[in-house]
Amino acid sequence: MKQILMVGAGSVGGFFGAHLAKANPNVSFLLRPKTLAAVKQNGLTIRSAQGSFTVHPPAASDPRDLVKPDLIILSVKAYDLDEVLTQIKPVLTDKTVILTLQNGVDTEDRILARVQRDCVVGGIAYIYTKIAAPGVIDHYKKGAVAIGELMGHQSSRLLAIADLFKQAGIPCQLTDDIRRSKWEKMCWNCVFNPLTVMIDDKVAKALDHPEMLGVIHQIVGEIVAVAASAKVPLAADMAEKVVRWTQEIRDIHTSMYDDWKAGRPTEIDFLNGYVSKLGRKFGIPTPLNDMLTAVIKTITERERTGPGLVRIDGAVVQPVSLDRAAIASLPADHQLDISTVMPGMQGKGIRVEGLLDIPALAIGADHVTFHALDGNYSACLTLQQAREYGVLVYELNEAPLPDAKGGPFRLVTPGLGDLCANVKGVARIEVTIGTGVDTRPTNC
Ligand SMILES: Nc1nc2c(c(=O)[nH]1)N[C@H]1C(S)=C(S)[C@@H](COP(=O)(O)O)O[C@H]1N2
Ligand SMILES: [Mo]
Repeated sequence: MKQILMVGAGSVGGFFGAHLAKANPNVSFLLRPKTLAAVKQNGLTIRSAQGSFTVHPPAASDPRDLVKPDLIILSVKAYDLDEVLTQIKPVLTDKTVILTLQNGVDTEDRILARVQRDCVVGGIAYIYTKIAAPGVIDHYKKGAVAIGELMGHQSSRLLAIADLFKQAGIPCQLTDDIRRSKWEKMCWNCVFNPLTVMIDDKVAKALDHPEMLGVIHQIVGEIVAVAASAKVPLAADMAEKVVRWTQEIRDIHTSMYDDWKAGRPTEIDFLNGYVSKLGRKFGIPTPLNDMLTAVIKTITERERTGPGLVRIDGAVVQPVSLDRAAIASLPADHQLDISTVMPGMQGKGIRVEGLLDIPALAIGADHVTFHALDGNYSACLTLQQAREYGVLVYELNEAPLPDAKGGPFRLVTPGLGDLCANVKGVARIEVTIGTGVDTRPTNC
């Protein structure tokens, strides 16, 4: 096992990869272009109270530009696994071994389903690090791995991998039940990852309130039940174990917290979301994991924008976004049958008055600008004109108003006497104090 390819140099891969590369010239990195540029220029740096160092390993964004690996170590986010497997496919031989240090208990099976060969060694990273900048990893806690064959035996490839870590000074534990070890770490992750995001604080905060203890027990209890159905028996005192492990890392956040703060997607679908999914499959109720999944998505997923949504913002206390269903459920007295203003057409509109009732308007708001999705066309009306004449057409023949007809939301202003105010593809309704941008032609 001579040539090693590290896939990803994030908080986990960066740390372990740099340590492996320090002692071994045959360690190269497959990186995204942004990280690649940084590593090519400045190397890969680990900053740690235990000693900082920089390595300059071979790196590329295409694995074909590197020496063919005997061992590939995956440390990318669980949601990037499929993309990465496609990327490394050209360099896989029938001997390549893949070690995964990724979160989630189904990673090994996902790899096997794609590669269809006994190529996987399971792994777990025990580490707390953060990406400070591309190619710069700050190390805070731990830094060990546990690895194991899925069948539990001590294969020569397993021992060879353990040697690589040991030569690099990384504690490497061999486990004869890697699936169980992964579920145990899953229990910890499923408790503290979402809770640190919800409370916007470190793990100790979630741990210390006496009423949290019962909640932690319930979260873990659901996971233990699901794991048992997946034929992975966990200890009866699993929740106590999770609490005990946390005492020595009280001051940390979690990777989900860091992903959230850095604006990255979280791994929630592979943690609590996966527990919920398996629970549904086995008929095991997982109400707390369902709730944690939904709340984390609500907190961390960016507000939807783009076609299908209209946003009211500007001089309002809080911006709001509405889709067709939300508009259709606004009070009936603001709804309009568009055949009354567009003879022969069957459809629905909402009076702008009804839309402007939703957000609290800022004091002094007196104009409203209707912006098209392309950002190029807009019409600014006085607040009074908008309330009096404005109708947003949102449905034609019981379907969304088609793009060809100026959908999904089109402003019409029957009675205003200005066809140019028929803004097609309205994406944003901006309330302003004073006039807003108006691109209506003057000569129409
Ligand atoms: N998004 C967008 N909406 C728009 C325009 C435009 O260029 N972009 N032109 C306006 C003008 S000047 C007129 S007269 C009407 C024309 O609408 P029609 O193409 O349905 O006849 O749309 C108005 N709405
Ligand atoms: Mo126009």
